[in-house]
Amino acid sequence: QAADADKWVRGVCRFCGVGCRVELGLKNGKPVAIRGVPDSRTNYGFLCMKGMLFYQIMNHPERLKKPLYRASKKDKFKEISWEEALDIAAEKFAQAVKNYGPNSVAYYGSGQALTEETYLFQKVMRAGLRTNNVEGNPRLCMASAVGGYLTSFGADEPIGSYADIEQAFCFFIIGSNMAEAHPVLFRRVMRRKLDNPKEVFVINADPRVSPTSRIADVHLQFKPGTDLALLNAMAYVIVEEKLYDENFIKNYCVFRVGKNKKKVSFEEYKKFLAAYTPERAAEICGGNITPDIIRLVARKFATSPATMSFWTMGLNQRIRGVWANNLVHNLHLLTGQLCRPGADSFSLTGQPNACGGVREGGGLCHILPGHRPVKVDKLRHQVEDLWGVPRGRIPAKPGYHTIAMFSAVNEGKIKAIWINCTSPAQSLPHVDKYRKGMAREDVFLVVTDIFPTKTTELANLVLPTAFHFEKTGVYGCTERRSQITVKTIDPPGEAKPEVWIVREWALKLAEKLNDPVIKKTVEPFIGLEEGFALPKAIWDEYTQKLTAHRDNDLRGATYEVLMQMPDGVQWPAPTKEWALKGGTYKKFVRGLDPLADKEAVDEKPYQFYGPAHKDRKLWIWLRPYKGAAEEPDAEYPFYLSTGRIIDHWHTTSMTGRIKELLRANPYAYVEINPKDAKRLGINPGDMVLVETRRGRNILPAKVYEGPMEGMVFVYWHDMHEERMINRVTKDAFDPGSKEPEFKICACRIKRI
Ligand code: MGD
Ligand code: SF4
Repeated sequence: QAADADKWVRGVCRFCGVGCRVELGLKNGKPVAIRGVPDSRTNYGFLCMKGMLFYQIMNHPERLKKPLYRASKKDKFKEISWEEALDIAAEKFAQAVKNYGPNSVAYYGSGQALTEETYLFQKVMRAGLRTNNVEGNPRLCMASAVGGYLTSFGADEPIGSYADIEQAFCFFIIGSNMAEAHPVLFRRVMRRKLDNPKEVFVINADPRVSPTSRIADVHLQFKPGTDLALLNAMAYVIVEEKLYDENFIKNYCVFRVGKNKKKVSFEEYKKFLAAYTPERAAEICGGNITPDIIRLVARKFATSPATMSFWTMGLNQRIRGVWANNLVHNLHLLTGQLCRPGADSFSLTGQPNACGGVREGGGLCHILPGHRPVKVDKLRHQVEDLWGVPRGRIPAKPGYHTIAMFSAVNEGKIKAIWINCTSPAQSLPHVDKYRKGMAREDVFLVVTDIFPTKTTELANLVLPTAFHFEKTGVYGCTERRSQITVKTIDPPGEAKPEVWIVREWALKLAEKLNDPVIKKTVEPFIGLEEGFALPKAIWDEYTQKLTAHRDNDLRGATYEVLMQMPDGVQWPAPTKEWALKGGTYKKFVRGLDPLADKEAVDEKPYQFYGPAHKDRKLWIWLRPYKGAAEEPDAEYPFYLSTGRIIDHWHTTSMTGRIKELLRANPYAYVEINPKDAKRLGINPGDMVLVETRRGRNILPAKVYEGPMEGMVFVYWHDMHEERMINRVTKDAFDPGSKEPEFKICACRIKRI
């Protein structure tokens, strides 16, 4: 098919946070293939199967093509016009605001929406409808990483870049199956290891042996949730054996503890670590963890010429996700494994635009665009001024975080909710509990999607949207890199780009609520053509006004520049000249980061100007070990963990419709350790009942040494009601980041 293409158009992959550069192949104007581009800096031409096949979504016969409406959730949907659809959506939201106040409406978005989309939705919600009930699925994914970066470094998002991989000598991969979840990036790590088998050391820390473990020199296997003890014990060894970097600590770090962030001395930190001797940690961790192996990995981490850590949901989706992030950062701060080439503490992002759109664009209830916390008056007023709306228009209080938002839906406190580019009726933990709220007759549910999903099944109004390459916009991937994809083909039927939908909806809202400020939120965009001019104007407003003088300054990354730069631009990129050089490879380093030079307060080579730390220091946190919200017991003796596999994407609304990917993994199974299987008389392929306090699944058994003894693993992509693992997961969440603990709950299993 690729050979058939008569034209190739550049863009970025639609799926994961790696952000591979792709080219869409067209034949007679129709999408026929996707290929990688060898000179690309992110992926060197490599793509995984998902990335190569998503062109099939564009002409898929099941695409939503017309607005669908039903007054009652018991009725069948009927097709209506856009005019009617937007009128109904505006009427319902306006009624809710009039009758129940601004907090009775909400927006729930996605790390897969374009930045322009998230930005416009949140602007209309906050400044137009006066609510901070703006959330998104990155809460389920990245919130703990955000909390970790802000509390440890004072600034969100990684300091370094993928380019550090080729300069690193030790990789510490913890709580991440990057071989499947970030496959093309993992290829770079693997290449580095295979090219330098003796010089490069790979540590993989995970309760489950995964394809990522294949390249590891050491695989640390521990009971789920005990890694906080492991990380503190590594710090213990580093301190005990004086493997720390005294100058780095003296110049750049402080030690802090507790809710009030009390400053403590190195001596007090040492006393705190005394509880985490390798011997004690080995007892807590179980698995294959021994005092000697802890000592070995701590030494490798500290003494390698450059150490790079990677982690993702294994640390983030935890009730102590922020603390787990802090403890990885601690290791880098103690040893000075930061800011140098190849040395970085690098959180991997799950989704293609969780960083760019949601973390930077203001897509969570507590942050405004440009990394501005809602509750800081000065910053909130800055945003109001930049938008030209009266001060006080954006409420000072953050809105509902995800679990609180869907709990408020359950309680009938939210009367109208708009769900965009995500399917919470499948992806929330303990999902049956929250489906009840979405199904309530008195909750008006609007869903914008490209396909029918289990969430559209609960909706009143389903609006068909344009897909990737059918609209223009920017994705910002894991390494602070913004890349543009320009509209190349028309969406099917009457599907429309979200930016058009929001603008038209806001204009109707303004009329119905008789509120000129709502109109003002979209005024600069009225009349602009939706394929390019409209998203460009939104991007211009966001970058030129909202990111100016912020740490994610993107003023140089205009559409014109992004279209010239095949690999996009890494922020900070305050000027066009800097953006045309590709932007900033490493933050905080003088000479490499223009803001580090501009914000310098002394002669030191590193300048930590992150907005959250006024003292301009990096914080080493005293964070104790704490286990999971639900530990196994006599009744539910197994740990249940969930995660991704390479061929599917999340709820499979997309990859489940691509025949090659569906064929590769048509259904989920429960992975059971052979020792447990033998004990319970379970053979490969047997049907197994997986039961938790919240419900039951029936899944075929896969018996192999992946999960450790006492643990089972299920990939969460299967949406068959009997195998949908989120019907049994737990909705406990981190008190800081509010990210749910998808990675751990207790279950029992039985052959049936
Ligand atoms: P997706 O399948 O990515 O899952 O969960 P979801 O966001 O619910 O949903 C994206 C939706 O967007 C699809 O329905 C797709 O059809 C639609 N779509 C595609 N393109 C467009 C577009 O251009 N516009 C619009 N409007 N829609 C579009 C993800 C969530 O799940 C996340 S981020 C994480 S990290 C969690 N991970 C996780 C886990 O590890 N374990 C378990 N058990 N559950 C999990 N749930 C969480
Ligand atoms: Fe797309 Fe991620 Fe695969 Fe790259 S690794 S092709 S970004 S899904």
